[in-house]
Formats: sequence, C-alpha cells, structure tokens
Amino acid sequence: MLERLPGTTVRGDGEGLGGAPTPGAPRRRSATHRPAPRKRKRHKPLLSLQPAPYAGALPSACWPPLAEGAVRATIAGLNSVMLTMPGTDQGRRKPRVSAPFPFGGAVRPFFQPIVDLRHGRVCGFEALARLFVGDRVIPPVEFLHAIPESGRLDFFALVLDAALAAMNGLSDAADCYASVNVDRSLFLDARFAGTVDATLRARSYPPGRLVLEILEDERIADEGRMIQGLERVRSLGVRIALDDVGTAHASLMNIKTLPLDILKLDQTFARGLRDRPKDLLFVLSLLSLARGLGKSLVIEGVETVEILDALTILGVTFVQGYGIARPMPAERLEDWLRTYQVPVATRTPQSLLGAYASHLTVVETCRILVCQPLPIAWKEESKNPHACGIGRYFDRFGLHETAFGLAHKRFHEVMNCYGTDPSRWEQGAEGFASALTQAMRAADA
Ligand code: G
Ligand code: MN
Repeated sequence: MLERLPGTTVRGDGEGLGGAPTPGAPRRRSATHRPAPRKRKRHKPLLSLQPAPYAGALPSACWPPLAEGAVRATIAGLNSVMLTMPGTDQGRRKPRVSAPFPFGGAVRPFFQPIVDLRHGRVCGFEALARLFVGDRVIPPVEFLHAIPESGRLDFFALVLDAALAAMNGLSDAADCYASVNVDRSLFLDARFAGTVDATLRARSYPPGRLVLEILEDERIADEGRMIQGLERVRSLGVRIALDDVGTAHASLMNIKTLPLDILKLDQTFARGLRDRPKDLLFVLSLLSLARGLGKSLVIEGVETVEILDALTILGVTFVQGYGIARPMPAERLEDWLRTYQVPVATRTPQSLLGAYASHLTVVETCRILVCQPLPIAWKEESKNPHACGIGRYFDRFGLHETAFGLAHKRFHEVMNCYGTDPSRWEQGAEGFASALTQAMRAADA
C-alpha cells in the first residue's frame, strides 16, 4: 500500500521518442529498384495491405493477442505459407493457405506511443506488425520466421507504408516519429535504402521523422557491409535504433561499432524492477553510456506508474510500455493523443521504488564526487535526512519512523564520512537499500 502513488497521472495503454537531431543530409533523388508499395493491390503481390478485419474497437477476445502456444507455420513453396492455429479443430478444418497474403490473413501494424518525459510530450510511435486471421491477432514473434527471405523486403515495405500513412493521418502529432522494426539482414540488401526512400517520397514523409529499429537477430558475419547498409539509410536522414539492448544479440560490441542514434533497453529490465530493484543499475549505467556517446535511450517495458517514477528519478527521458499505452490500431491514436496526459517529471520520489532509484543516484553521485578535487559544500547539509528528495517523500507520507525510514536516517548520519571511513559509509548505503527492498517485498506479500 505504500507503493500507491497519490497524484500520479499515468493512464493505461502505448510508446515513442522524439526531438532527436535530424541529420541534415540531403535526400537522394536516385531512381530505385522498386516502386513504393501501393495500397490494396489486388493482383498477387507477395504481401498485400488489407482493410482491418474489424471495425472500430477490437473485440476483447483479440486482446491481448494469442496466449496459447505458438502458431506452427511451415513454408510450402516461396509464396505460400500454411498457418495452423492452436485451438482450432485441425482435424476437420484445413489450415488456410495463401490468399493474396501468404498466411491467409491480413497484416497491419499496431502503434505503441513513446513518451518524452523531459519535454512532457508524446514523441513517437513504434509500429508493431500484427497478423489478423479471423478474429485472432497474432504477434510477429509467431509469424515472422515463416516469411520466406524473398518476401522480407515486401513485408517491411508494407509495414513501413502503413506506418507512414498512419502518421500522416494524425493531425495532432506533427512532429512525432514513426519507429519501424527491420530484420537486420535487410540492411545487406542493395534495394533496401531505395525502398525506404521511395516509400518516404510516395507518402511525402520527412525522413527525419522515421526511426528504423534493428531487431535482434542472428549475428551478421559481414559487419562492414552491415555498417554500409546502415549508413546508406542514415544518409537519407533516417535514424537507427538498436532494439532489445541488453540481450545477447544487442551487445555492447554492437553499441561500440554500429552507427546508431538510439538505444532501446530490452523490456525485461524495466518490467522486472519491482522484484529486482537493483536492475535500475543497468538503466543508470546505460543512461550514462548513451549520454556520453550522444545517443538517445528509450526504456521499454514500462508497465507501471511505480516503474515510471523510478525511471523519472534516474533522469530517463524516453519511455515506452503498457504503463503508458498498449499498442493500438491507427484509428485509435487520435483519440488517445487527445486524452493522454504526459506524467509530470518530478525530482521527488513518489514510491518506494522511486526512493530506491533516488538512493542509487545519490550513492553513485557521492562516489564520483568524492574522487574529484572539487570544492563542494554538501557535507554538513547531507546530515539532514529531511533535505533530500527521499526525505521529502518520507515527510509527505510520514515514513521517517518506519524501518526503512530509520535506515535512511542512519545513512545520512554517515554520509559525510565517505573520505574518512568508507566502509561505514558503504554499510549505511547498503543498509538503506536493503531496508527498502524488504519493505517492497513485505508490501507485495
Ligand atoms: O522487441 P520489441 O521491443 O520491438 O518488442 C515489442 C513487443 O513488446 C510488442 O509486441 C509489444 O506489444 C510488447 N510490449 C510493449 N510494451 C510492453 C510492456 O510494457 N510489457 C510487455 N510485457 N510487453 C510489451
Ligand atoms: Mn522494437
């Protein structure tokens, strides 16, 4: 109950990132290998964009998407992929085989907002492909692998075109960017940059408002060609994001070598913060790394107000996750934008997890400051447990006399002895962190 946040204003449902520098490179006018994809083409394209199989709001059965098991897909020839659905009577009903779309369904993206906490605005939307088969909504993880290699560029162009169309349709989001996921291998395809360019032109869409997210994927052997492929697209003015940072395939080496504009921390870090508050250290370190490298950092998987509070305290700018909005169909974006209120960023924690985040930053700041020969007069004031952000939060909710409140006071008592008795200082710091962790566990029990 201590975790309930009075006065917080996060609404459920979205994701985004905006305001990053727009590369000034001129757009190339060169001819491209393929025309921009057209809407509702009826004559056997490998993939086609179809009207949504529902009108207005989604039936609740469609959301959340398929909980039960994976869809089994087998590739039968280049263009036809059979899809068998779990839960259908496969004995009687034959799986649907390729209609215009090889899966027998229709693909269209959903959009999840990305919020810029510093400027208090929605800054972008990640397009997330969804496959609609009957009243089923199938997420990409369950059908992407079944798209034959020869169809990947068409598939990407389809999602890109739909994303740009959706952005163009928003009257309220003139400077929001669209973020579209790309199979890494496409950057090795000589036609890729041309396809991006042609699609942007066909939709009269500024390249500075497009981000391409590199999906985690098998390792690309030819890193040099990969970098060239990325640079070709960046020279159009499009930004590149590295998705799922923190998982094996988006390693530090990728951050070091690839030409990137944005890092997106894999959602498993933020999602699990309530159980593993120490994971905030990954956010703190990556934030510092991203800042140092001049890149933006988006934290994905922001599922609760409390997680958002902790990230705000750490100084995170860009967030995406269910706690802001779930992915939604394009038709719903306008309404969502009208009613969504971006949470107000504050320096005072609003939750125990926020207090934990604040404590981590204080500890880190002290460690750094103490190593610097700077004349900083914080030592006397640091004895006052009411003076810090955590103290203000404890004041507000009368928490100073709780076990963790007392541990907080003890930390303040030893705060100015970092130079003289570092182990006492560390004990005080660790004592408060573990008292907070225990309080969060007890509140969950
Ligand atoms: O790999 P990538 O980050 O692009 O994956 C995005 C996927 O994660 C989407 O399918 C989206 O629906 C899902 N997603 C987005 N935000 C959240 C969240 O806060 N929690 C969970 N569990 N999933 C999310
Ligand atoms: Mn992504």
